[in-house]
Amino acid sequence: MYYIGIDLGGTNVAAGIVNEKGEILAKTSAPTPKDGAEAVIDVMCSVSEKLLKDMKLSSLDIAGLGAGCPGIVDNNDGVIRHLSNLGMTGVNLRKELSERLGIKKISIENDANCAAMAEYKFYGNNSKSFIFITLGTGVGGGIILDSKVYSGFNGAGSEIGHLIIEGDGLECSCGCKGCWEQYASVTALCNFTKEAILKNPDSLMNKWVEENGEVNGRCAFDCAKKGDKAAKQVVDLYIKYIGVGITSIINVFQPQKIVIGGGISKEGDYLLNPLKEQVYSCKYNNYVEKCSLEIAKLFNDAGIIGAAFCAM
Ligand code: BMX
Ligand code: ZN
Repeated sequence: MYYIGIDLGGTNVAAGIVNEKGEILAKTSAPTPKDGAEAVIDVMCSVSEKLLKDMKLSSLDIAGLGAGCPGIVDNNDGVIRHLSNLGMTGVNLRKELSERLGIKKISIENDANCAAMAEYKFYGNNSKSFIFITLGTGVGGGIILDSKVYSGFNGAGSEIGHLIIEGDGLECSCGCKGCWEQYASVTALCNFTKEAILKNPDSLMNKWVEENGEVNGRCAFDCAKKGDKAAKQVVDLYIKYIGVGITSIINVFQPQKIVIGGGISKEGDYLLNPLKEQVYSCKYNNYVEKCSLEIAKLFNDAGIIGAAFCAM
């Protein structure tokens, strides 16, 4: 059986042909157009058609297609409820893709929910409660309870990036203030790094930017590892914010496993060890068996594989 998994990102549309074991048999990607829904759907169809051609398949060979999209999507009717930065709000993506590609079974899920599903199927050990967190441009998440993505009665649940951690904090793109995403995403880390660079002209981070072009999520981490004090302060604060959100999530769900993905997860133990120290120091964790905190393993392929799993 062949499935198509599409990971619609703000920068690229990545897609793959996936078998029922979750192995990617062919993969392709194309830049995400910024001029409205029609153009985005065109690209989603053209990457799918390219994969079919590369694999010498027709749409009749495809048992299902899954599309992972950022924003609020409702798999009940296949409609994107909110994805304004790509002009996709209100689009019935299931209907559009099904009509254009001739594939009947189409699943539309949130991008982070898809990645959560992939990590869960491969590394979740069938745990009854499993939470995936992606620290990327935004903070996304997927809550898996009894092997199913929990997305609320209306499809909008599991948006853990919008957990409010500061009552009157930084403004978020969702319209609220103080959302976790504004403190724990790579975008937030870059903002903290830029502020620290301005305040600390002697910091190694300035040299790092001269050598590497522009601030990204690695700047503060790289310089902190070399002993730079200002960079270490940025990293410590950033990890503290990640820990605040994770501690709250644990206190609410007490999931068996939390897996951290997204660009920053590549920092591995340098991120994980201080996080564990902070999270496990919360008193509630002293009385019960501890939730296991881990780094994700599938990285960039999780979106494609998980989207395909959602269509199975
Ligand atoms: C935002 C939100 C989530 C998404 C998350 C991670 C939008 C457009 N996106 O919180 O739905 O899962 O970002 O997205 O509302 P990424 O772009 O960082 O992968
Ligand atoms: Zn928000």
